[in-house]
Amino acid sequence: MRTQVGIIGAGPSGLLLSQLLDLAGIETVVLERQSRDYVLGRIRAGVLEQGTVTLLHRAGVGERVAREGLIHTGIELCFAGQSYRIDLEGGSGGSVVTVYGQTEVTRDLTEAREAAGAQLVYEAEDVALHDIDEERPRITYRKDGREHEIACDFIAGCDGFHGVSRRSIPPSQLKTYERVYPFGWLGVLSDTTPVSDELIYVNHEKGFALCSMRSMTRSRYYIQCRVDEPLEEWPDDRFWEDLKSRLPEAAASRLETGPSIEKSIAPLRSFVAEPMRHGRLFLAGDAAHIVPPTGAKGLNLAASDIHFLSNALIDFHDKGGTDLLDSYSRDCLNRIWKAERFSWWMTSMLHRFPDHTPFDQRIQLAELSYLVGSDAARAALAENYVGLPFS
Ligand code: FAS
Ligand code: PHB
Repeated sequence: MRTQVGIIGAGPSGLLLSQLLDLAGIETVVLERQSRDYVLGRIRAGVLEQGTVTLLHRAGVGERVAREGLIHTGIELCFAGQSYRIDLEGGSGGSVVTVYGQTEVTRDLTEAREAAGAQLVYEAEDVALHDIDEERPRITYRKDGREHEIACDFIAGCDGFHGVSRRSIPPSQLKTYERVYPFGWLGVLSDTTPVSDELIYVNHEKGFALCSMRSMTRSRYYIQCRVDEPLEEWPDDRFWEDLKSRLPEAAASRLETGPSIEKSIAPLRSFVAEPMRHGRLFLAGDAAHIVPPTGAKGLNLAASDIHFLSNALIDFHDKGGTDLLDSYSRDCLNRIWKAERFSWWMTSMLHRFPDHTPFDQRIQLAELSYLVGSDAARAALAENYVGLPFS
């Protein structure tokens, strides 16, 4: 079999790239390890930057997010028992974010690809990359017991942090940077009325908490927890009681509890692999970088990678241009590191660290107090939260 771009991973990165390339007349095959239902059942990100929404419209999948997405112009920060609103729209000069679950983005992209008759191979086993620094890289995989091989012009590694693509690059050719945080996020999804119209980020002595949503009838909550906590030690009642104890009084009094429809613990890490290209293999999204979700950047960074990669591959296809392919890694990393910094800063400011000294805690409090008392500091948070320009 032959294709122009072999894409590994049918998450948001892989599907968005496949959709954008298809619209430009470039043939792709997408290979996904999991089943279609498994991929569509994942609960992850919830906040889309304006650049991401614009890219979804460019990909022809912006109709539902425009109809169902919730426009948010601010967030609330709570610490030391007080609440402060950060005006995202005012602070960023008019930009906003859209609350719309990654699950829905993935569904919109999957349905668009299937409607276009795309070649999506689910439950592809033992995907392996070959000759990635040659003119004709190859992908092999097994499906229903049969071995397959695809000859490609290029391979896009969109297979997330635990995928095979990054691991196919010789370690001597890759530099990685990592910080693993000493806590995790216990997340709960529930069909309950969100506690507020806007997201609430809380720094509390018991740990971080976040009140988010998927719609005005479906809430998404997180509390900081130990990353090795057994989930069974967090029955719903304990979760709701602990969350309520971390919220400011007004929000706590409004909290509507109900059965969790999803509950999971996610580890938090910052990670970047450089460069994001090796020969004819291009890494995108979580395959190349991870951010702690405190800054709501993970999915949005994947989108900006795909903005750069799709433009580069289209330029090569249409004009034989290689400049954008050659600058892909630099263009992405320039934006990635600024989002890594912002995500690290939000995480450092809002979480309780087990090794924090009383001095560290005072510094954290001073950081928060300065932030809410300074127009310039609030504007800086706003412009990073709504998303820095793609280029
Ligand atoms: P993904 O990981 O989404 O997709 C990669 C795909 O590749 C998967 O479908 C996987 O099955 C497949 N794959 C892996 N190995 C393969 C192989 N060998 N062969 C074939 N296919 C393979 N971001 C936020 O902004 N906010 C959040 O709240 C947030 N919460 C998160 C919670 C969790 C538990 C995780 C893991 C991530 C979270 N993120 C969040 C980040 C997340 O949204 C990612 O940024 C986003 O999924 C990135 O999309 P992809 O790059 O497509 O990677
Ligand atoms: C979510 O709704 O899942 C969400 C929102 C904002 C974040 C992280 C997660 O910073």
